[in-house]
Amino acid sequence: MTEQDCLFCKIVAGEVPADVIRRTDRTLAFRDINPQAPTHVLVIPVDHHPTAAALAAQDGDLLAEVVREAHQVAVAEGIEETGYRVVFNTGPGAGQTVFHVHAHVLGGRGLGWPPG
Ligand code: IU
Repeated sequence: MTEQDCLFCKIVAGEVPADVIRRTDRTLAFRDINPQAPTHVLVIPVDHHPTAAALAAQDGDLLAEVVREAHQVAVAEGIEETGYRVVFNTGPGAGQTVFHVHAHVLGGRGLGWPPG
């Protein structure tokens, strides 16, 4: 299930380049092109779902797989022990710019709270 003009669907299709670090049958993990921390990786479902809430409603198992993959990224990047953040920006007011759900996995530096 792809959506025309979706940047992340194009990354899945190999039409837009990305530094892919992990993939499963249903997910892809690649480095963010504008990293906000030493580790900044995006984990997406291969199929197009606009937001985490939409994915939760459609396929909760796939949302769980995205979160499991986020954890595997943290392990592979060596940030699991020090701590890392998994963020689903949801809606324009929260900074979502790409409406294909993605988990930001951030770590490798101290992360302040509350977030900006
Ligand atoms: P957001 O939560 O929708 O704002 O996150 C979208 C992210 O996609 C953002 O951090 C961008 O830097 C990132 N990104 C990317 O990794 N590759 C691209 O080709 C483009 C954006 I355009």
